[in-house]
Amino acid sequence: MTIEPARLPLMANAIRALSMDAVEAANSGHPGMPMGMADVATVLWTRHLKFDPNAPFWADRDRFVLSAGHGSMLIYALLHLTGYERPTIEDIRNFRQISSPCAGHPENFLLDGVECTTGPLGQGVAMAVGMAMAERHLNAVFGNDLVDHRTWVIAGDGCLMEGINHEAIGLAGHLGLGHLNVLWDDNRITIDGATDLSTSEDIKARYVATGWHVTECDGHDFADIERALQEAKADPRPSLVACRTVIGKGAPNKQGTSATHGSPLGAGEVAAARETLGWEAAPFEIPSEILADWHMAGEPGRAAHGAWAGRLEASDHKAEFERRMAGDLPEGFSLESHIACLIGEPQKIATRKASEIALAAINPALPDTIGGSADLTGSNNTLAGGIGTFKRDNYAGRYVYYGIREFGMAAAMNGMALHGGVIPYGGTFLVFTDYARGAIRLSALQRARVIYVMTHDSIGLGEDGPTHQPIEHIASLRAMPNLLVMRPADAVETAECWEIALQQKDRPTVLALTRQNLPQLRLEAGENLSAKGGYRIKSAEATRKVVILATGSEVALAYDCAAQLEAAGVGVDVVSMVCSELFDEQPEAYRADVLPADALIVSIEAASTFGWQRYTGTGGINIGLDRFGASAPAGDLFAHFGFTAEAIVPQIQSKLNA
Ligand SMILES: Cc1ncc(C[n+]2csc(CCOP(=O)(O)OP(=O)(O)O)c2C)c(N)n1
Ligand SMILES: [Mg+2]
Repeated sequence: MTIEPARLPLMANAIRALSMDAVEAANSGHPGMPMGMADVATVLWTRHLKFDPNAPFWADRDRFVLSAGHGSMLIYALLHLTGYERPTIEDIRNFRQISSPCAGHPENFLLDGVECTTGPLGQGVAMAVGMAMAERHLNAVFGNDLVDHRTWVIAGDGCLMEGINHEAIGLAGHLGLGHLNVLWDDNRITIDGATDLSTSEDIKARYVATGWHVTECDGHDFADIERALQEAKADPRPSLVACRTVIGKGAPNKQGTSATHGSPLGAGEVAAARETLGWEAAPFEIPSEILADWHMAGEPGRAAHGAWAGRLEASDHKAEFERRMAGDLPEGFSLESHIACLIGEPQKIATRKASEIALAAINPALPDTIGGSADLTGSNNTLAGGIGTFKRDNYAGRYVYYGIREFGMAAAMNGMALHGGVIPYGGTFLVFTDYARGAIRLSALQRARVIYVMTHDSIGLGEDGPTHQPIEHIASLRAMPNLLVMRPADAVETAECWEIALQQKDRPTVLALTRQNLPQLRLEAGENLSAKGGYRIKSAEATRKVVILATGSEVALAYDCAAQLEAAGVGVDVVSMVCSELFDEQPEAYRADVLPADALIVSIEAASTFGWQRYTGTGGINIGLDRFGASAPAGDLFAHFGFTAEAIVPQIQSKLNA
């Protein structure tokens, strides 16, 4: 059973009809892109994409990324037409409504078959790079029998214009990711009008310059599209296919203009489009022969899936492969013995160094990790455990030299995490989370297990000065939903944080780590205390009047303050608030015990005080830095900005005496 080439235009028109009708019904959305790329998508999904609508999570499926996420109706139509369980036609009727998984932009957790959340332009392509990296790595580990698939992207002018595109394609070209194919909706239109309003770039030349194979096609000529996709698959380099298309193709009066980009066509134009396309079916009705053709599109994938399942069954790697794709840690995995070693031999080290020694324990025990850094390997201490370099002639390697591409790294890590089978971690300076922020947000939104190793976490980095000293970063990251922000105080907490981060199947973690050495405060073996998010690390000796909350490097300072106050007869608890998100998840009784109503609550963090008031109340004290830092040795900076017991204790005393 094969689909006759003559049927393809009718099948493409089904995408067009569903797209314009759904946008019309919602009275919002983007008909132009799905109508323009309907022909290309039809060739891709009927002749090339390897997928099984009955098994959306089949590990060896091709990954399809709609980077131009505003064209969401394209993927909703494709999933519906090819016979995925959802979206139903009812879901499509309810496009963009609260009850429907057909959200304005595709969201990976709303619909099986949506591999990643797209809409922030450019990130889809960059995530696809990560998916292609994960594919090549798992191929190297498990072999062609289990892992051999492609990553296909549909991207618009916007995706290629965004700065992240430069980072992403540079990485992909360098790594030689030949299983990555980007189909560019080359319609020369964006929201403001024609692309020549804003760009004169030779995009194809730029891709060629970064090591890509580039070809082009008439995006409305089925045979030419087929030829270009064949060419893309045959070439060993990543491919860009410039598909020359007409935005809104089929809407006779509006096609080719930005008017079709992001607004309903209007009843009159929809009627005219039906006429032009020869589409007689009522809204949301697909003629049964066309639906039958579409249902056939998944047949080759279903067969391939069956053959693959047989190979998996026969494979010695079955259990390990399934474990990894399920995202489970190996049976019994923990850092307990590593932590026991730390307790046995306390050391004064930077938490970035503590992270390195944690990684030296993790990486050999957990083959899932793929580490890396945006050109700060020696500073982020991210390379440990003899994991080898991931490169074009060694995809089995597990360490990625991302280059100075923070955003590209973060987006690639999202792609890897979403692909599955690997747990990505990557480093840069905490201050440069700003450069990666768009992707960190998508890690959180997409529920992706990505671990950000962010070192040089305060003025404690010293002489590099205010350009490199994070101030508002920790607070702003804490404001992001579904992201764990951890700032461990010593080597033991750092190991605990790593253990917790690895256990989070559904959320990313930022580890904020110091450049400077910190004393080890945790000297007794026991449970993972950091898992509570905040815990009493030192209890008051005299009657408790004060609770000091601190994080990271300031916990030791809180100890100093507590010692001076205790000497004056004031009892002080010190709480290490290593991860406020986890603390907030604790039962109320636990939180009330840690933050007693009858104590003066003081926060100390060498960063913006923003947010601490919700623990200290307005009657508490917030020690922090609500200004930019300065360039000097770390010790001088802490003294200069008042992070000393001498500066803090009198403030606490005068508050107690007030
Ligand atoms: C990072 C980002 N910036 C801006 C937008 C808003 N936006 C959505 S689509 C679009 C224009 C995209 O043009 P193109 O990719 O050519 O899409 P087409 O109009 O051809 O469908 C813009 C600016 C966005 N979604 N993401
Ligand atoms: Mg465009």
